[in-house]
Amino acid sequence: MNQWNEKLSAPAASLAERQAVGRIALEHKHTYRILTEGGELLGRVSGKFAFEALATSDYPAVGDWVIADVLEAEGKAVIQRVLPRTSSFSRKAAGFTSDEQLIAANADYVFVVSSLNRDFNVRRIERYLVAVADSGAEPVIVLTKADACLNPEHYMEQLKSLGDLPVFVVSALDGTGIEELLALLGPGKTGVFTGSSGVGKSTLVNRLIGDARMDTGGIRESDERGKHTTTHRELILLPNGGAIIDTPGMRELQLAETEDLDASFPDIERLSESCRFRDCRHQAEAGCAARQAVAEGELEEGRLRNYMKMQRELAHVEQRAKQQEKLQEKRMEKRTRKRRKGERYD
Ligand SMILES: Nc1nc2c(ncn2[C@@H]2O[C@H](COP(=O)(O)OP(=O)(O)O)[C@@H](O)[C@H]2O)c(=O)[nH]1
Ligand SMILES: [Mg+2]
Ligand SMILES: [Zn+2]
Repeated sequence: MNQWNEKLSAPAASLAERQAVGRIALEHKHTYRILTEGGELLGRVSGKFAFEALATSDYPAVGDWVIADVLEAEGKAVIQRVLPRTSSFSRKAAGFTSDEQLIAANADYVFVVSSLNRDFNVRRIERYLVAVADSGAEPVIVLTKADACLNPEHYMEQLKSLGDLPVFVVSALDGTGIEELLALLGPGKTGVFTGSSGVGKSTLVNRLIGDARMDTGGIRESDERGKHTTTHRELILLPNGGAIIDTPGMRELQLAETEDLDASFPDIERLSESCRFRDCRHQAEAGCAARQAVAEGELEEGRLRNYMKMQRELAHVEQRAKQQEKLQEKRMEKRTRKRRKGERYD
């Protein structure tokens, strides 16, 4: 497997007999498809692993490198260990929780994918960038369906407020920008596609590998919502030695507790320092430097609004995390009390 690199020779050298280093390509109900130099294996985590895992993020995720015991005859593996991650791209898990869900591990680039049409929304891209900021991976913007767009500049223009970011304009249909994308994903490099459903992520993966591997909106039969769905995340090896992780679209990317807005909004953070009030919320306060910048056309109002919206969301997620922590503490106390009682009266 040409994803192999120096980073892995150390753990590989210390492997016991019948052990292998492999990379998680797919997860399905706690079963993992693992790519190894010797081929593909189906794996589960060992009992000890499950016992010691404290959070969902301790479990293997797509893109993770793992050490597993190999049961060769059965093509199966038992995962013993997840190797330290160089990056983890995650989001808040769905529902009433503050848990994080790991979308992809060890990605070098997170491609924020948007199509060059009416679905394009710079504020949505901005939100994705916040999620990428604390991942350890580099953000790259990919604008798709260039073949069907007469004025890509109109969209490129809107990206300016996001700061200096690499932007790729591509078409899976006529091949625009494909070589350039492939060049980024050279040997040992991994990218992950993220973005709304329907923007062309899976079609792009197929184009990159030159094969109809991923289900796409055009080919797959409609589901009950009348839309196609990529239902799982999957890591796919590219012919030139890189790897790409395709992800299903999500209606809205939810921010996780660990997200830090400062990294994505240095302009607004800087302005805040000049606001008259230290705790300025940039709403109707007197002497607000951010509002003034908007009035003077130096800061987009939409960007400021998006920032404030995400700030409220993060405050909410944080509060929820604290509530969960308290609940957990109470539960533990109760358990300890019960145990003590038991000791006395047993
Ligand atoms: N014109 C055009 N259509 C595309 C392109 N890439 C994808 N599509 C279409 O966009 C729809 C959604 O594509 P899909 O890859 O399933 O999107 P995903 O949900 O992001 O994976 C399908 O009907 C594709 O045929 C492209 O480069 N040009
Ligand atoms: Mg898809
Ligand atoms: Zn202010």
